Amino acid sequence: MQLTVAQKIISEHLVSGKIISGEEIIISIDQTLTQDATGTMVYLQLEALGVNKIKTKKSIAYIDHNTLQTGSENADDHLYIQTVAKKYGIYFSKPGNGICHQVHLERFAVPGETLLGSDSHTPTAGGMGMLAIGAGGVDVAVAIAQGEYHFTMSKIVKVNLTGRLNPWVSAKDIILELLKRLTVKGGVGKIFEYAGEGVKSLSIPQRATITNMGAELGATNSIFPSDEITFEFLKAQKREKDYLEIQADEGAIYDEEIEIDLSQLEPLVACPHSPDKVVPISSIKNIKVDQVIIGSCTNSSYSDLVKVARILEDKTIAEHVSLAIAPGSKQVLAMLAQNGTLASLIMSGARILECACGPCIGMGQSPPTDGVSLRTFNRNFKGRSGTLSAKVYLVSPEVAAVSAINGYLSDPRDLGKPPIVKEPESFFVNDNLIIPPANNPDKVKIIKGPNIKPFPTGKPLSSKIQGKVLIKVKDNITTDHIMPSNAKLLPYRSNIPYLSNYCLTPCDKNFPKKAKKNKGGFIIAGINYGQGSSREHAALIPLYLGIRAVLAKSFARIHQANLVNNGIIPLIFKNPEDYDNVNEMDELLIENTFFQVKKGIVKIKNLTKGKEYKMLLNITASQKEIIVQGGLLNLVKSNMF
Ligand code: MIC
Ligand code: SF4
Repeated sequence: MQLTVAQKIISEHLVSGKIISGEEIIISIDQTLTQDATGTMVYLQLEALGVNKIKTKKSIAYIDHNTLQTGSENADDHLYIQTVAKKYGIYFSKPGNGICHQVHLERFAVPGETLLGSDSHTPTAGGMGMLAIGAGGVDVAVAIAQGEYHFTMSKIVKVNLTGRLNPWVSAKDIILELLKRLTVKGGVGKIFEYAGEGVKSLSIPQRATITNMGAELGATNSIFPSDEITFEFLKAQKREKDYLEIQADEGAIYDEEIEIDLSQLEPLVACPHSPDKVVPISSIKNIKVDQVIIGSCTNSSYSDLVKVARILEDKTIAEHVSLAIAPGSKQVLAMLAQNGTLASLIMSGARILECACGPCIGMGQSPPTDGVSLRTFNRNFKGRSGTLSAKVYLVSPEVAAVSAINGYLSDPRDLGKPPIVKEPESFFVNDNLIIPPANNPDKVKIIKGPNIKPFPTGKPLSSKIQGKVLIKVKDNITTDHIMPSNAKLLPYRSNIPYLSNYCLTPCDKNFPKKAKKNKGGFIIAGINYGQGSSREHAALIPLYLGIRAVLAKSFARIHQANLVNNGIIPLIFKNPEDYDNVNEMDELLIENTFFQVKKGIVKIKNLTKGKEYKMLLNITASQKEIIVQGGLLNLVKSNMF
């Protein structure tokens, strides 16, 4: 049978199930990655599982999100992760080594292998032909412990790339084009597999920009074939032994097909406040810009920054612009420093930031009130920058650099010939900030500072659930709404009781109070509830506040899994009009829960309105079992998983 790239990797790793879209499958996981903002929970959960040997080939714990260390909280988290990693057989990438996805691509991603990461942009490694999936923390903890991951097989979409990019048009514009066509919910339940002649003209960092932002489509993952370009990249990283060619078979069957003619694309911009509000730059240029930031796991590679340096060379940024650049990794920064490129960036007026997520997750560099910020990042949700009134536009590094000089959103094509930047034949390799696991794990003491508090676990399903509707929200609510993450809150990722005071506050500042007063209840939501990050806190904290079910028109993939894994029932309105008939403070009742959950159709009585709603529980049989047990950890601990 002719197979696609994704099907080949899945069949090599299939533990059980059929590779048919909609079927529950189990695959073996070769590698895992965590970052510090989700990592503390993953390792607390791993400890709770009581295993003493990890089952993956390689697991890596990165520190990249929360590196400001404005108080002891961050450093305590780092120390906990460093010591727990050393004990459990996990590699530890120290703060300063770079953003997890960039470092992973450079040093660890292997074509043909599987990767599960507690970060939604884990599919970045798909640029190298790796089946890389983002998931919630407990799924990653279980993958580390058991070497397996359960998920619903997605549809496979072939993205056929023809033609070549025109000068000044970049990989960012390819993925922005897809976002324009498909929107932030267009990829839910889908794997995007890139194919066609156009693939050959894209370098590995360019492919990784595209697979990275597949997360913004809501996709399960995105993947490129592994070819001679992959080989050259691995060779330049002194990792040619990791190379494996993987191409889709001629005649392989895809569920859907999309065609993009690269030669027809122009520079694009995602306008505030969603990555899918995409317009051609020609339609909005000349907006005055206050701030430009270049970096994040999407566009912070060596070649991206060399391109930027060539544009900025011998120029000075506009008087009213603040330009910040965060290189993706120590490798990138060291190479820029070694060959003098860094000097061009500094001389132009750029402020060089640490190799970390930084401003992408609101850790500093918040724009001024009502400010316009151009960023090469992947998300521009309202308030994510730390300034609620700011307008954040997502652009390519080329657009960012040219606009920083001009002081307004500029079309780089007006500049004439673009700089031609090739991938280096050899990268500077020095893994001295990657700490290997201990040879004598028994001697390693795990250090838990006072900020590391116990996490809540779900209770087994009860036969009846009754409570009030605590909040009713609209479509496309992000995990940034459910559990905001800014410079003030990120240090408390290991402290659920503290964070619970901020749950859903961007939608209703009284939500935490209401939830506590009513001892929990229900959340009502529109389409694509929980889009965005993989942060499990968006489920753990509602669990802590007593939420037992969310009633929505539809859910984002990772968030739905996180709800289930924490024993919260994700229910979908069978008749979407019922959403309009339920109001805040209505009293709802679910009876006969065991029977209804098993059946997958749940009737909810609205006691206030005297109405009944039919809800769908579109989850797999094992997920239903997780709900019955009150969460994945309970199920795994009972040895039933
Ligand atoms: C993000 O980009 O939103 C994050 C911060 O990287 C999250 C993870 C987190 O919230 O810790 C993600 O993308 O999963
Ligand atoms: Fe970090 Fe931003 Fe990438 Fe998330 S999207 S991993 S915060 S750089």
